Amino acid sequence: MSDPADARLQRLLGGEHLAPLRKRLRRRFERAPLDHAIEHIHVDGLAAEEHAALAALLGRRQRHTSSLKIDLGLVDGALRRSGIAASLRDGYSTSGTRGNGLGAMRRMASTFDLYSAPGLGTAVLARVVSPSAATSSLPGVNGHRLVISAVSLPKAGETLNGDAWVEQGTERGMRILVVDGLGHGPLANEAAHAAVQAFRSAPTEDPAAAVETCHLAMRSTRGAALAVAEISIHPGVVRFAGVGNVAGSIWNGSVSHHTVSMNGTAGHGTIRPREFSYPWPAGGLLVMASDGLTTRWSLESYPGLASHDPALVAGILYRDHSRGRDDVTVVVAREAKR
Ligand SMILES: [Mn+2]
Repeated sequence: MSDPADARLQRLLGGEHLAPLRKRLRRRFERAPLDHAIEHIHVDGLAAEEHAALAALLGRRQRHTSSLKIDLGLVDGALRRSGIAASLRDGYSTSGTRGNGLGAMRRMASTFDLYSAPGLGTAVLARVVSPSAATSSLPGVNGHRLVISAVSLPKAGETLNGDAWVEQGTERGMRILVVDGLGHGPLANEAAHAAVQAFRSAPTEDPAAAVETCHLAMRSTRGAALAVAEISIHPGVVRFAGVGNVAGSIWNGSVSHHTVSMNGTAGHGTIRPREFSYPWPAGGLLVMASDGLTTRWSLESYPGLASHDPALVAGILYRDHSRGRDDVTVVVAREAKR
């Protein structure tokens, strides 16, 4: 009765008179496999109100007919934006079991997201945090909110991570540091942490100055590749400065712009940090990665992924493009959905 998926469906397609439609729609979704090849579904016997509600959900104006052919992707998108797409597919199982796993995860998780595409497998994000932690994890930037998530792991067999990352809000926006200590293990870890400390201690510095500060702080360490990005939503700009192999990529909805870093090793000799500016598009996505990730990935290969939770994006890039013989860090930042 009080299934949360039904409650949310009711919010979306409210009213007692739409209960039969909600039920039918839900059943229809439950039958669609996660990596559905089904593109369209027909909903028949629609009353005028039901037709109008569905058309509104899809953002369409349509003359009433008793049958509506609807694009599953459109419905999925509309429902996903309301946080119920995956839940509608509760009970679906690829292994012929009862299929309670995803449903149980969704019920327990404060964040649940799922990405699946033909040939690309399925990835599920379930985040369990207290409500207060969930809201405070979204840093404010000029009244807008960014969501930043990362995967950062040491090379297999190492306990200390030679990569590190940190985010920090400033008056101008949000700064992100990704640092990759040379090699791996304790000495790489020490270098990375010297950079993190220096970065945190000078929160007003612009990216190029922050790179220089980290460089000086790493003089007695083995050094690192590192990059600093600063996202300002208003005006929409990303300022970026880097030394060595830390990749940056800004997705604008159809293509990625790759950031430019200078050659060299922070902590060694003389470096010449230089800052580059890139437009930050509405709905943009920033990916920063250490060289534990290959450079062959592209968001173009993952239709629709950029609109998912940044943690899911980071997890999928790690899953598919980790080199497996180095520490690896993938940081993904995106404007929060409203
Ligand atoms: Mn590395």
